[in-house]
Amino acid sequence: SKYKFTILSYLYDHKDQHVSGQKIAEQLNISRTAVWKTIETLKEEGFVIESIQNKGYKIIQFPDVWDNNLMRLLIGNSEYFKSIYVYKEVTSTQKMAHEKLLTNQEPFIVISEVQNSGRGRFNRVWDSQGEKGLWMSLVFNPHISFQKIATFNLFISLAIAETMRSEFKVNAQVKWPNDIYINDKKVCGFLTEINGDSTGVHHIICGIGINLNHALMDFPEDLQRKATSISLESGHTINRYTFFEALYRRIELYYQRFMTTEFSEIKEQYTAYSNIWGRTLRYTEGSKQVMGEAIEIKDDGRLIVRDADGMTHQFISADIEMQVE
Ligand code: BTX
Repeated sequence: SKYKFTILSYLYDHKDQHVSGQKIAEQLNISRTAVWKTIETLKEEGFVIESIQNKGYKIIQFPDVWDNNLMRLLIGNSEYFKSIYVYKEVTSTQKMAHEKLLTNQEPFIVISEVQNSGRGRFNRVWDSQGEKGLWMSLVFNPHISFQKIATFNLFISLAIAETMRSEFKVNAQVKWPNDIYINDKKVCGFLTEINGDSTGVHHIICGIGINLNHALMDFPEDLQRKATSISLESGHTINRYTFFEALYRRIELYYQRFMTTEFSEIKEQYTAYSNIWGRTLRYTEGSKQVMGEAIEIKDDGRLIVRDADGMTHQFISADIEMQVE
């Protein structure tokens, strides 16, 4: 229906009240039949829309699929992101984001229901088969130095962990430099890539994967011991739109902080949210491997680790194994 977006926006703008078909028809200058038909279409697509006689329509629940129209509405309130690309299935939102960047240099988001070739760091596989998660890539366009980018992940980690803690009541912890864990299991991983030249960074492409409504059986067998979801940890099914909206707002806030302050401003909170202190873990960076205990994160984002002999080592972006056998 050609009125889908307009009617959905109208209902969305009035989501706290009922609005009559008559009123919608008048306001949008379309026939009452067209209003009724469009609302039927929305219902078929999974929107739960209440209709009460003499009061009218009200959206009660969003469908559990990423809807292009709805996403455009949510992003419409964004001060930062200019557009969003919504897919049912892609190889990888990260790959799509790189492609879109060739023709669109304004900040945008790519999101997909399923990725059939989601990837992690060092081309590892990121499992994102089921329609249960949040798989998206965010594109930012700052003009900053290469040096500054080193702390970007630390700001984004806090945005994600804080969203989980404050809105979904789970004990999310940050695992330096780019994972979020709950009860020592990975709930989210993200990776940051950049486009730039000799003058500095032009674009940041940040791919974020979050397990939201997975049951244990939704993970491949080898992940079942290591991975978890917000739903498993909180005991509730997560409304993915609620999560998405809460998250992107906090990310905008933390991005703003990243641009205007230093890591030292959030270091205390980051340290308090971190799950690596007081335990001996295995740190790997390139060919370097150290068993030791993390002792500090420096203002520039480096991690300092002390080994059993008392020697200290510093890392820029090590892999840390949480379950050392
Ligand atoms: P990473 O390399 O730190 O983590 C990858 C490792 O995490 C895997 O080797 C596996 O052990 C484990 N893993 C894989 N899938 C999951 C999962 N669903 N939950 C928990 N653990 C898992 C972290 O890389 C960065 C991941 C970024 C993913 C996003 S999704 C949107 C965007 N598109 C894309 O292709 N990648 C990013």
